[in-house]
Amino acid sequence: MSNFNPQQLATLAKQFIIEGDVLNVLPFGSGHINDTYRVHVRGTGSDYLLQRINHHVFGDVPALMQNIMRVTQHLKRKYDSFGGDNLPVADRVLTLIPTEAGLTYHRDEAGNFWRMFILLANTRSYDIVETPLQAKEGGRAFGQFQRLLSDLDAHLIHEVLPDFHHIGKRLAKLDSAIAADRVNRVCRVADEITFIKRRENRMHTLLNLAAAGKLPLRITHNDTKFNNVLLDVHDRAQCVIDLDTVMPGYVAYDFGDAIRTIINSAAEDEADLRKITLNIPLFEAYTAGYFEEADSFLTASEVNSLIEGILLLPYMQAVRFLTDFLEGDHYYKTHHADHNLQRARAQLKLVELVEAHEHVLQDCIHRTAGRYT
Ligand code: GN1
Ligand code: MG
Repeated sequence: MSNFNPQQLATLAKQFIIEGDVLNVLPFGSGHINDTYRVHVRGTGSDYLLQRINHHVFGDVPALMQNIMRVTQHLKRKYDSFGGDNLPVADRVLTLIPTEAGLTYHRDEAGNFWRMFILLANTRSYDIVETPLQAKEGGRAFGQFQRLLSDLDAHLIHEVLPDFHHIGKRLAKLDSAIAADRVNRVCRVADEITFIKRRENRMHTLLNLAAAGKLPLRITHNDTKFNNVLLDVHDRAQCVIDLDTVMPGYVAYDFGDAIRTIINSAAEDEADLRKITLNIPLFEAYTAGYFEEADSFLTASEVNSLIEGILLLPYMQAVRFLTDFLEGDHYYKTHHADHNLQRARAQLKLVELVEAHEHVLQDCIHRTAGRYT
């Protein structure tokens, strides 16, 4: 996290139209890209989240913020039209706070971009899922998110990170990093590279299906880590957060990225690979929750594609972590030496386990889908 002193942070917070006096501004959350702070205020009902957007990753911040406005406004209209739901819309959808200048972001003198959301009180997010109820609610949340956005015109959403989940391009980038070997680390990762190379063909399945016109392009979240769902005090899904990567995509990407965190009994970056095991009941619960919401719009070929997402997403994360490791750790925040390598190894272990259980997972998907036919 970059160094901003309390005074600077308080001054930044005051660029936005907030109610109450700023008490303090403290680091918050565990994102790998942006810097997030909690703004504690006195004299109002809610605190706020202040975020510095990583503009090295998100090169077009105005387009990014326009996406977030469009998505949140669409979701709000949808929840409004439901009626009968006793949770206020403002608790279900993120609310951006405008700046005093009437913009969705503030640019400071050093060129950093800042934005602010209302912090949703009495909610929790989990890095590791603990119960089937949590997993099921996660599935409902992301399924509902896709469903409610299924009638938003995809042309209105900018592709802020082009080819974000294009495995061909990700592998090409890894190849360049290997060839350049800028920080002399390639010699340490021969096994990982072999593991990745051996699986390249299979990992192109989704792209091939898409190229053959078999997968509809939808608006997807593209960062469906379980900690991007806020649950209420009863562990019911309340709000999907982290909307930076909402872009056109395939549902299998979102499904696979969620399962990557839900099925794993250990952390994304677990150093002890023996601790990484699959929790199948949590997978079943997520799948059940997801289909409750998504069954109404999924095509048969999309249902068949979900298993490919489960295999691809941990693999793609490993490719990305390994690439960053070989390039000298400039993309993801790292907390210690070799952190990206440790993350890549943990994700590759997950790939191995998912491969070994592919049929069990596929059966579960089909059984769940079968309940709706
Ligand atoms: C990054 O910043 P965060 O933690 O929400 C990354 C995702 C990865 C994730 C892995 C813009 O998300 O794609 O899945 O790390 N975001 C970007 O934990 O690259
Ligand atoms: Mg994110």
